[in-house]
Amino acid sequence: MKEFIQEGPVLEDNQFSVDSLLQDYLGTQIPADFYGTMKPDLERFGARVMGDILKMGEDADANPPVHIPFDAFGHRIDEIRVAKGWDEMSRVSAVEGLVAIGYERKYGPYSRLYQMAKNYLFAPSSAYYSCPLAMTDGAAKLIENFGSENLKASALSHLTSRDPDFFWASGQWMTERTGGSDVGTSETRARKDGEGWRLYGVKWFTSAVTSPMAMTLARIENEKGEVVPGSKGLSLFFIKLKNDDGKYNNLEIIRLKDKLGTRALPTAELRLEGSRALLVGEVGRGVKTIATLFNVTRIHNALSAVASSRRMLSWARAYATKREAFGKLLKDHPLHIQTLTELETEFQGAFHLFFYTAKLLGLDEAGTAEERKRAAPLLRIYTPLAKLYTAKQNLKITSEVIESFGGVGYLENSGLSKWLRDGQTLSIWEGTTNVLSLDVLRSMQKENTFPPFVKDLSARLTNLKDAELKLCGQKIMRELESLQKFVSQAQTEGDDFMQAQARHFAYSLARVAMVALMLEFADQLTPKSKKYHLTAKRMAEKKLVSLLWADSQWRQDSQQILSL
Ligand code: MFK
Repeated sequence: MKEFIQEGPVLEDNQFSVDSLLQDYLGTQIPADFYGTMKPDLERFGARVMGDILKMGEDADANPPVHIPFDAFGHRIDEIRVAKGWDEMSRVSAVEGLVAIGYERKYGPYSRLYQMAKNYLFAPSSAYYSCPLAMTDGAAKLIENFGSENLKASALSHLTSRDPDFFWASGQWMTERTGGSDVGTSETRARKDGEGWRLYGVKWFTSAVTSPMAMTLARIENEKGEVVPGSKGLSLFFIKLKNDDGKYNNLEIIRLKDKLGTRALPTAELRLEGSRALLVGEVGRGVKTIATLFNVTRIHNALSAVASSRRMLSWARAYATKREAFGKLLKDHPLHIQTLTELETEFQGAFHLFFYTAKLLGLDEAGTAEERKRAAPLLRIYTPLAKLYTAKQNLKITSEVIESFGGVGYLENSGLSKWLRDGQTLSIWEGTTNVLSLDVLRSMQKENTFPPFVKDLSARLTNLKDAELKLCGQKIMRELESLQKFVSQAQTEGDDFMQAQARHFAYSLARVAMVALMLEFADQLTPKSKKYHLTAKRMAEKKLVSLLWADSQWRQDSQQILSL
């Protein structure tokens, strides 16, 4: 008797040409002549991410970095040995312009959509080389906005280069033992040394430690060695990992972090012992200045989350056409199809949330004066919303897809379990879900982002043409009105109230925005594509807004429930 062995799923070998959502989206957003020149590149790259790049990623995942602190004679060398594939991805990133496209601005405000679409194809094959790229993009933007002419001529030209021998990735050394979230408690000190500064302290999590440079925070000492406490005492510094002679810049690698996932990524703990650094931006404005960087990495975080979800759903779809159970293929089981359809619908919403944020970034940087004015507050509120929502949603989708493979999905060598481990970081690094929910409130309080958010979505909903979609739009308008009412009623309730309900509120905003964007997209493609029409309608029928009236009684009860 021939024993049964299940045939495994196979992914399509061009991730762009099979992605009709991505193609249709870019087709509706980017002027035809621009898109016409981008498309062949995306098409070519879509095949490459399933070819040599995928192999590089697999090599990097299979050969995680190793820290070699000493040589045979006992000299401190702190060598970080990374996989060949990891190094190769740095070269590929430069040649493909994965950062450069965003700064060349060849396509004006649409350059960011092009860049992000390319990174969206790259990320799931890259074993999280997408992380150094995110930080590189953030550092480039920061130096472009706040760097001296010297720093622009030197570091920025490296970060945005397409020459693989000249390209630099950047690190972002923010986290200290005192806090990953509470950056304002950082202990690292900066002492003046001639024209520059020397830094002393321990950086607890530094991602991509092989990058030649990083942006970091430190507290400037006065002549008496005194410092200003809190985040107002922090300033931002540019730092090079090594000196021109190839030796470390007075820093020691304490150890590599033993992480749950993203194991190809060399995340280290560092001791700075008088490392030379340059001040960037104003003294005491370090947190505000580095926000320029982490607002970009947060967009990349959403990119990684959405791209991972798409890759997971591709696996699930491929398996549904191969796996037979109870006498028929999974694709013919109504409940299985229902489960996957719900995930796909949610994913498409997140896709819009992310790409709209990327579009706003492009408009904010390279739009007309009027477009920039309109985009700025929207970008400010969409960035935390996209980051927090997509990261959590990706975990849910990943978990469901693994489940859809049954026991095989739980096996290490299925290649699926790593996605759950890796995905967990997306809701932690670059700000946890709660930190990001509070950032949504911060954006509203400090930059009055809520009225433009409502106005922008209302305009999109009001402009819908298709009768069915218009009806859905009216429902979403009512949801927006309920959010407005909530905000005006909550205003007198105080900080603790606002904080306690911040996550519910942020999720509600993200979901309403997702649906409005889906409806608009479906409307643009009606009658060409029925598919988006169906997806948008299904999403509109879901529960979108779930608010919490977290008054003092509610908060006291919560303490009691937790016995705190
Ligand atoms: C593949 C994906 C790529 C991802 C790459 C990941 C690799 C990197 C790994 C890491 O490095 S993870 C480390 C990431 N760490 C964080 O994201 C920090 C999380 N914590 C926060 O975001 C806190 O909210 C924050 C540190 C900002 C709190 O700081 P403060 O100083 O206690 O808050 P405060 O006083 O509200 O803000 C100080 C100033 O910054 C204010 O400006 P003003 O002084 O003018 O009033 C704020 O408005 C401003 N600010 C804060 N967040 C901002 C912002 N401005 C713009 N955008 C923001 N998001």
